[in-house]
Amino acid sequence: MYCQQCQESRTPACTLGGACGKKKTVAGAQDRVLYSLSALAFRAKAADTSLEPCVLEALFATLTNVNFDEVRFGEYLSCITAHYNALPPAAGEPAFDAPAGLDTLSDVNTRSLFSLLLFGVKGLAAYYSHALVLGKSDDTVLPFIRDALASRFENLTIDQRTALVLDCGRHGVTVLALLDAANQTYGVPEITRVSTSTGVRPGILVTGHDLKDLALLLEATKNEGIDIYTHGEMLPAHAYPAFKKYPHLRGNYGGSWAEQVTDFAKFNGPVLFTTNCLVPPAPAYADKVFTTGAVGFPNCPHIDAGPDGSKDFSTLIAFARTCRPPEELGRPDLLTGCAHDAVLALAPKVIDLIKGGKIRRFVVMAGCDGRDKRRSYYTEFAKALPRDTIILTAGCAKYRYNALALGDIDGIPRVLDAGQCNDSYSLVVVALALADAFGCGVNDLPISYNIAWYEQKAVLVLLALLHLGVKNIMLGPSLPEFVSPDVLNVLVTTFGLQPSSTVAEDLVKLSCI
Ligand code: FSO
Ligand code: SF4
Repeated sequence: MYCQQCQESRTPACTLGGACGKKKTVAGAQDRVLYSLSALAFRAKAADTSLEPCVLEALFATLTNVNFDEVRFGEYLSCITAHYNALPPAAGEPAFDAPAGLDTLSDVNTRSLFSLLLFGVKGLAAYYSHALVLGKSDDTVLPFIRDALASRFENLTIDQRTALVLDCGRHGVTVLALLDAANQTYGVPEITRVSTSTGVRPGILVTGHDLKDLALLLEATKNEGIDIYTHGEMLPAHAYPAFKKYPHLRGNYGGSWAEQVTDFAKFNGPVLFTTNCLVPPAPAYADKVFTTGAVGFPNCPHIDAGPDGSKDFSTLIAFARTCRPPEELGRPDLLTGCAHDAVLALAPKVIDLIKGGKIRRFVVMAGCDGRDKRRSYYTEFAKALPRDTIILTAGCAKYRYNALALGDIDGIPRVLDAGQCNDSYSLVVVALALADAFGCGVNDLPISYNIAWYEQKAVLVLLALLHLGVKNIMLGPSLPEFVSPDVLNVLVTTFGLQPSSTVAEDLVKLSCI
């Protein structure tokens, strides 16, 4: 085992089991799947044929906190092997059953650049999967994923590998835009105040990022005498008009994924995981965790999609009916839905406030939350920001400050939550529109970037931001273990990437005070 893909990686890697709870055997099964996917991609590239969309789920399942079920990785491997065997051998291809860990890439910069590419591709596969289930596709994505995976076995220069990484950012922008459009299946998000109080009926808690799963569950539960609550990254669903039509979509329960162990114990009802981040369930609620899509955990019931995409939630619903209602957590209501359309509708007012000096700076604090104690930095940073600054956020990072009473500037809330981590794209749309309005470049705007990362979707979002030309991004709470000193040097000199340090220092570095 040699895993360093997330922010919780040990130094230099998790080798005896993951801080995330991933066992060595599961890590081995994931490595085998990833290696075999690259071998398949190498053959497919030589045969000038495409990869099947089913590879997306296999990639998605290897993201941090998605799937801990070795059996499922065995199934993915069988499928990949069948596709591999159906293709003619390629000249110079690797052995299919060679050691599979990324530590077999002995050159440190090759390993670092391939890791950066692979992790970006995992994020790409995850977001593209969401777009596909909502009927949006793009012909360039699977060919890029094929070539990126095949590059593991190609004799490329450092410059060629760097170019592939940057190209991943370009495809990231394509897929984020695609998903943005796909999510509008449920209407255009509206700025929405979300209740966090609980009702007297039993509930089902839905977490993860898959809006279609939520849509299917809302429809299946509309006359069942139970309420649906969102958790973590599902909070922004409340902003979509199509979901507002369901009165039993009661509110949001709890905080980010990192708080699930305490939140779920008090929820009393079952929890449906549609994507990451799944923490190995604690005994207090282990019998209440259901998974779907790419998510899996041994002994937790898994709800598969039928051939037409439908899902049978009857077991989950029947179980929910036997549960007590959720305990009240006593948290303030939350604001979400500040995506590009809603914010751009406010643009004339925002522009006036900027010109009048009432809004001095925006700080993009998008990204992930996590269990690292250093993440209290983001709460302190938000509190320390002067009152003439506005936080633009997306992703679960927001739970570090979205319940603070940070107020507003002439009616514009000081925390504008665009939605899920993929909605970071929305923040760029807003930034580009502001740049247009002021006739300047995106880096000339009064916007700073203080991004929190955790897993591989954040890697993809970061590569997408770099592709869009955003410079001087600050990254924390620690830099990735998989970035070698030479690769870091390229990111620093070319893009001005900088690590976060202390609140006091970073407020100055990011021109916030
Ligand atoms: Fe968070 Fe987890 Fe959305 Fe990630 S729930 S950490 S970047 O999976 O995807 O923001
Ligand atoms: Fe370690 Fe993160 Fe890999 Fe889990 S996903 S094994 S915590 S690096």
